[in-house]
Amino acid sequence: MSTDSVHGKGHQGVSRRRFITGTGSILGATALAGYAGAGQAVAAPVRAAIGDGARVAALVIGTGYGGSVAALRLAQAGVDVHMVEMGMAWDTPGSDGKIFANTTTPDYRSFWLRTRTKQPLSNFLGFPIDKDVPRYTGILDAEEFSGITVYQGRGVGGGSLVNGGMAVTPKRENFGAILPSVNADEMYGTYYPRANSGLGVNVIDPNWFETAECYQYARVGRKHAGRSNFPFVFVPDVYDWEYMKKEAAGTVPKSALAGEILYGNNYGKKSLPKTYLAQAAATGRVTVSPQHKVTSVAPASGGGYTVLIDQINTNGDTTATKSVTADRVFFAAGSVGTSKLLVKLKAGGALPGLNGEIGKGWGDNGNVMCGRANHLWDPTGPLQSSIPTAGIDNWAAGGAFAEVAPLPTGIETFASFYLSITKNPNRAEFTWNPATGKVDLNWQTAWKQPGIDAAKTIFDKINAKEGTIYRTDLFGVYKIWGDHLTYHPLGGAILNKATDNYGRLHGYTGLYVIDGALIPGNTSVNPFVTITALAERNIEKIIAIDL
Ligand code: FAE
Repeated sequence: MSTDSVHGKGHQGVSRRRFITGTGSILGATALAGYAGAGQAVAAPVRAAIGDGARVAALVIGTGYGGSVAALRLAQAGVDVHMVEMGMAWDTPGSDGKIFANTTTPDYRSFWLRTRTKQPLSNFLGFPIDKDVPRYTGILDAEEFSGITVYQGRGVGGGSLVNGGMAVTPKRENFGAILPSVNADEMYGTYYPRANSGLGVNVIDPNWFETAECYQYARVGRKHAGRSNFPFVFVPDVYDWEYMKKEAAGTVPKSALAGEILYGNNYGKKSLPKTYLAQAAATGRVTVSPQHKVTSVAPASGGGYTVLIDQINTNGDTTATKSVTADRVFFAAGSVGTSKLLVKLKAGGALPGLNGEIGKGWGDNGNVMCGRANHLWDPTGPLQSSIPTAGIDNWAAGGAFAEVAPLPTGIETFASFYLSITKNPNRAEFTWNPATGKVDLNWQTAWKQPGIDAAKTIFDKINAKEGTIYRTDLFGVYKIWGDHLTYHPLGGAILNKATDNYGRLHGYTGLYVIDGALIPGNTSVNPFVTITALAERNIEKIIAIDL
């Protein structure tokens, strides 16, 4: 059994000042305590909601990884940037004193405009666990297309607010298949290190891992992987591991050890508002309008682009419509958000000159989930850190990389749980549906089968070796595979196809794609480090040549 790190050393986080937001909300003492608890200094947010008729040099749609990199680097180059984000600022605590809700007790903050939760694990012991919640512009969007539910973060910070923080650089030998038109030497020499540094990626202390109660589930996962001769690897993360040690010691408020993940993390995770966006705010050149949704981008008569924006309330209703002009527009609304916008704008005539690649090449990063039922002598522990820290790497032999994931229920489940990233070759397309006035995605649930087959190369073998079986109670009744969802949407505006080799949209000078939409459907590991590194590469070129 080999135990090594997928990616190298820990990195320093960037300057930690609070991002300037446009809500004008008062940052309460509890919120301050929240961020300060993780060692973060907090500066008060400044109201900056964009006005109707405004003109901006650069407008960034979305505040996830791609958008945050673009905003920071443009601002450092002296360009004033305005970011437009449909989700909330997430800087104000609720009546419980916390900004974010706990995974085990979803409430109004948890889901984007739903009246009932749609949890990735829908069942436990065969019983449905979803429940009614008030409709609200909550943090996690479970966006439903015909054959797949795509989970995405909503708010200033995008997916960084809800994800597990697993910060994985793909193995170099896999890179050619991930982004074939990109120079790997430059990525591994310059842009992956820059991204890891900007994101504050660090690695768990291996000595602490061996004894920490909250990683018993991962040690059980390692034991089972090892006995079946699968390589077991530690995975870097943006969680502040020193903070987690203090959580375990009981000296600070808990977040990973309180099971926080899907609906936000109140303390220890270095999400984008604590890294790239904090640095962007510190330049003094970046402002953001939360609860604003871009609906159109079209060439303006006097040059630049007219951007139409709906301001929304927490019920999702439009309270104002604004028209602004931008010299340059960066699409960073995520794979789904950017693809939906571009497909609509091409079909509707706002950007008719976009090429025929728009909407194509979308993949699920091969995501499939499963659980295994362990023997009673192999408990995985009632206390499980919500931050995964290890995986089983069978990519080369079987096309699957499986993260050993927690089931932070607070009780002993005797279950091992895994999210696999697999080499699923199926790709879907976004198209405009004139009958519904919406964008469809033609993914079919059956297209998950290659991913299931790849994951089975790991878990069939482990089950045979251990004399164990799959859990059938987590995704329904007698259902083994979580094949209905993805956490990792990628593609829809593929680099060097829908855009040039740096994200410039064909047909329109000054329009760029700079997010996960550029990546052709799979990264072989969790995607956000690659999204960040590619954004770093592209924005450097764009600043040097276009500005
Ligand atoms: P993203 O972060 O999604 O940001 C797009 C932003 O644009 C969002 O804030 C949207 O609200 C906003 N937006 C969309 N449309 C509009 C519009 N029309 N107007 C204004 N704003 C708009 O995009 N990845 C990892 O590498 N490691 C992990 O451990 C991991 N765990 C995950 C766990 C969960 C539950 C989920 C959902 C995802 C996870 N991911 C993980 C995936 C990762 O978060 C995702 O790949 C990135 O967030 C995508 O980055 P983008 O910049 O493409």
